[in-house]
Amino acid sequence: MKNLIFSGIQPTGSLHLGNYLGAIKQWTKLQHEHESIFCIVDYHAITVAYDPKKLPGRISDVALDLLACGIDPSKSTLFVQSQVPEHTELGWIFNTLTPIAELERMTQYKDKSKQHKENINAGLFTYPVLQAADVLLYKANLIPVGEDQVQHVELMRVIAKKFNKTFGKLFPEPKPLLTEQARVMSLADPAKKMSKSLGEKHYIALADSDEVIKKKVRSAVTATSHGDTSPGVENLFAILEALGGEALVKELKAQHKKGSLQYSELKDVVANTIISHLSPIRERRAELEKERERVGEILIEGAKTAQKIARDTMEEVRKKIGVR
Ligand code: AQP
Repeated sequence: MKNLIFSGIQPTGSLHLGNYLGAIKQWTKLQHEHESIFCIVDYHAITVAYDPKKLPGRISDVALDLLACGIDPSKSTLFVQSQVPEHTELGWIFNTLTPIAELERMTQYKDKSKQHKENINAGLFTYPVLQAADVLLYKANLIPVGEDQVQHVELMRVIAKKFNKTFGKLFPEPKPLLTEQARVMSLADPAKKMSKSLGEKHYIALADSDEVIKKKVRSAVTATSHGDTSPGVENLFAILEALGGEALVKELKAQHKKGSLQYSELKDVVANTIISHLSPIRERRAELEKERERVGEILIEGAKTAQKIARDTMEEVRKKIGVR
């Protein structure tokens, strides 16, 4: 079977090292190996409070970030979810196939409804149903995501199976594709995943300056209460390894074992490695920023390509479910 890659990202603010190491870095590689579709999922982003005036800017910011990271529109399709309305149409149909009990188990829903107590809306609850539609609309079978999204990909399989069983085979059962660093932890609270909603000191944004990166890494939590390697130190080693510093990690871990490693030394190495990876991305972004209009054109082109596939799938879906 030919592989088709699909993955999405929300335009909810600055992209961070967790997004990069858990997802985007492998997207840039996969696009050269398989047919790939990447989507800026704005209809997912509106499930939490947001400013409608800022959303268009955030969408083009994420597009700029992705292009700066190396997403190549001549190799893959990059588009905005709301420009292909078939996503929400299929999402509605999938709502009718998804057991509520499955949605109630979703960790992201539980976390987000604690985080946004004032706005626990139905969209937040059915978020993974729309996500299943995003993927299955293109009959994608490989989904490169961070570990936090694995549960949602499993639900996609449940929905695909149920559709196929009820109406006849149409969809593949997609599988998650994880990187080695599929769960980057927060710098300030390494028990939690790195995430922008935790606040500035918890994440390294792709756009952070060298000075800010140094400051954030220097303040990363490394303390441990029982003399073992702390989760914070493990996280720094893991970040270093994911950024290609395997040899350094080996050497520093050996020093750590002997008790001769200063955490300040580890932090300097980690900060410098992050800087050497992110500064070329920042530079490319500054160049791309000069032609923001071109970014809009890329997204429109991407939506046209995506919609061709989406329309065909929806024709099949409508026939199968009996509305045509
Ligand atoms: N900490 C992480 N480690 C590894 N991968 C991660 N991803 C997100 N955080 C980490 C992966 O990034 C992709 C895009 O995810 P998203 O658009 O859903 O971003 P997010 O999870 O909403 O990002 P935040 O920062 O966690 O947002 P808030 O704080 O608003 O909830 C996905 O593949 C995801 O797995």
